[in-house]
Amino acid sequence: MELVLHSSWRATAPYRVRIGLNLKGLAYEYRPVNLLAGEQRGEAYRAINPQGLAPALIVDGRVMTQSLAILEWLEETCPEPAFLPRDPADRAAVRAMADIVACDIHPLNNTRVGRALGALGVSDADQLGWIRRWITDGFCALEPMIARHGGGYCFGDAPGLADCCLVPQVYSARRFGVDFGPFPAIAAAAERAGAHPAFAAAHPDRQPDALKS
Ligand SMILES: N[C@@H](CCC(=O)N[C@@H](CS)C(=O)NCC(=O)O)C(=O)O
Repeated sequence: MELVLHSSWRATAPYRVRIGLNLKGLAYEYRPVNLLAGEQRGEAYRAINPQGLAPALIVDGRVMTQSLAILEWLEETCPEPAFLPRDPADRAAVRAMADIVACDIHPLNNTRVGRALGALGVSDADQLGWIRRWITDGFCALEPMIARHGGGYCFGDAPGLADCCLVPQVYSARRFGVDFGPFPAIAAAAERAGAHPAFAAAHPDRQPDALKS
């Protein structure tokens, strides 16, 4: 299977997919998309992903988009090691944690949202407050869920779908100066997962397009 990942080093949605591919032990070619330069909105990239967002994964010439859809595809085609527990209610709990990040935090803080806020005259300081607010709001819901279900990772003692989403979101939260005081379970789960080789290799600093300065 030939895999090509269109990714951007610091962007959290492609970071989720890098973790997932690494957890499943799948090698892939990395193709950088320069989000700051607007490459995602250019004709060439839109021919790959008409939504103009990263990631896109090309699997033997077939394009896949949306990080959670890609992670679910990975789970279906490479079931081991599993991203999801066996029990359907447990699976729903893991998906709920992933969705808090992917559906309720990230879309409010995406680059294009920042651009839109800026165009409406919202200052950089207020945009930072906006980002922190929505990350904190989502983390307030995630904290008790991880405290309840976690056993080192978000759910139990093995990394899964929720960790693929949490670790990039925690990276972003730290970048934007979110206060982790109220979130000890989130911080501990992200630290534990971050030390796992699959997560470490997916870290933004280790990507070929990482800015070194
Ligand atoms: N729901 C999508 C979100 C994709 C997304 O928003 N990607 C961001 C990077 S994390 C992006 O390409 N942003 C570029 C922009 O907003 O212009 C997914 O999970 O794949």
